[in-house]
Amino acid sequence: MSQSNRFLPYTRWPTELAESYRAKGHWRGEPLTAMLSRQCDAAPDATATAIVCGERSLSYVELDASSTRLAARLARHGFRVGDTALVQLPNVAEFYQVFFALLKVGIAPVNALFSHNRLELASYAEQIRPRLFIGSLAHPLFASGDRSGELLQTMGAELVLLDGEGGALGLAHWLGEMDVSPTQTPAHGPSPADEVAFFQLSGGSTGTPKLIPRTHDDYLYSVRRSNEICGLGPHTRYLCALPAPHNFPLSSPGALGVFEAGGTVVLAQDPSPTSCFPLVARHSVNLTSLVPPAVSLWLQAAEADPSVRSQLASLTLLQVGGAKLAEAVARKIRPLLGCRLQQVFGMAEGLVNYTRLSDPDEKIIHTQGSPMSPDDEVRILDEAGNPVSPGQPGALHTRGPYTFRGYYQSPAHNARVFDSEGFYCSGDLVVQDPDGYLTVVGRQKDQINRGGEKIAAEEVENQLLHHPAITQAALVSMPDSTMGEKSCAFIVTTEPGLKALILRKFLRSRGVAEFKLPDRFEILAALPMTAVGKIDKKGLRERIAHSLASSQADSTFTV
Ligand code: AMP
Ligand code: DBH
Repeated sequence: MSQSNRFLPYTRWPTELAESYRAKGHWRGEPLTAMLSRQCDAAPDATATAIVCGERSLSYVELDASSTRLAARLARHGFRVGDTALVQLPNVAEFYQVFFALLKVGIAPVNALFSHNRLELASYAEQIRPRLFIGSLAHPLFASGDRSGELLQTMGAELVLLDGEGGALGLAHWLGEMDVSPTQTPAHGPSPADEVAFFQLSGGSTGTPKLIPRTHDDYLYSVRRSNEICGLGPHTRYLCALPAPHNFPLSSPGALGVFEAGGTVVLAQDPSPTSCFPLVARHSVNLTSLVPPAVSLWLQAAEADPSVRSQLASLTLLQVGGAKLAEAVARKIRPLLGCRLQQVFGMAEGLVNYTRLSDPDEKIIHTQGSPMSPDDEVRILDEAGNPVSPGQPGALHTRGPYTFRGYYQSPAHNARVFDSEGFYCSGDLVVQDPDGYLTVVGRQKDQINRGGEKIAAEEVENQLLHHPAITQAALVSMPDSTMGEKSCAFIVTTEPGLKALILRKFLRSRGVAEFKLPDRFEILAALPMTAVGKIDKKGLRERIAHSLASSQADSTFTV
């Protein structure tokens, strides 16, 4: 097989645009791993701490060397450019060691979230057919270390490495010291910079979670540009409290931004004040990123105990994104937490908007920022596909130097979400102000944004329909004061006594992730239909919002 045949297929940018991105210096033909070599070459800073994980800390040299050892072992095992891996790790240093190791070999990973369950993992595996699976004993699915279970069998990976396990198939061994120099079995990657480096996850709106191919060129550009806007440098001490693989804490500017800048990433297990405040104080954290529900928890903690302010004294900038931040919450950040706010409206598919550090407070509080690149192209269109009048809401369409051109192996879906000029329709309804700043005002896509965690309605509906007593199902969002939105499943059933508890148990047994389980169930005799015969989700959303507002909801089947 020729070398070029080994590269993973993906939808490329048209040559002319690609050339212009190169000519402008956005795409530099550099792999993502270059950020490590740069730090290691920049002696004496190479001994600077790259990662703090619990009581462990890793210097840049150690991060680079350990990922090279894993890469060398994988290469010796026959792994090479164009292979794929499925990885599921919590917020631990190994996540980054593995990420860089795989890039060094040219293995493109899908980094599943730790909250993902059997269904997501099986679906990702089916799409990429991984040769390698790296998981953790800390996850209930793999806690036993047993490799003969159905999930791992159907995944079909040749090699399964588990973090937390001792012995030859434990991840620690593969990252550990070697008898011979790793350079004796060099990995032949990374893949060329304009090929797929890894797959990012889409929040999705369809039955199957979609994968987003990201190249070294486009992702590294998004990280570098984010660093410029957010002012990262060797002084940056970033708390990674959101799930490490998520696009926000990975690249906006996230951990990769920190590595590119030579700063330090401090890992938190979760974004709760109890986990985070002591870490901020102990490690002099000056930057972090949160989703809105976590911000509310931080504010509550600070309100309840003003001494908390001193724990957060080093924090200068709090980035908030993933879901809409309520204005009232935004206003409290500076007085209660003592740091500046930056709103971030991004997507794993590409486009990221930031409010700028120099923006006036009103802009920072009212908008979700403006596109980070001068070469981001944004169009806001009405239902007929025409540009809206200035200041009017419309559907966000975008293309640019780091916005993908197609989901992996999904031609039918791509035909729906890309227009003929390659603009991606994100499904968000936005308003643009005269300065180009966007405010998110709604959503077209059939998705629930549960405090930044995205739930594709169709995926959960399909699972509900597997229940023998459910004949129809529709999942919609309902307003929630902390999460912004929660999910409500309207069902039609042949078994009137069906309990929410049983249904959740059923969904869990089918491998549905915990955050996707409906927060509430409502039984109806029939689902309302629109004039064209579709389920009237707008009507259902209004119905649940109304009954919540008038507190009549208790009279129906709810939990
Ligand atoms: P994902 O597809 O999981 O990467 O999620 C991206 C989506 O999250 C966007 O298309 C928006 O719907 C939503 N989102 C991200 N950041 C914000 C924000 N700051 N405000 C409102 N919605 C957001
Ligand atoms: O929600 C997101 O996907 C998101 C939010 C902020 C994102 O991908 C990003 C920044 O890069």
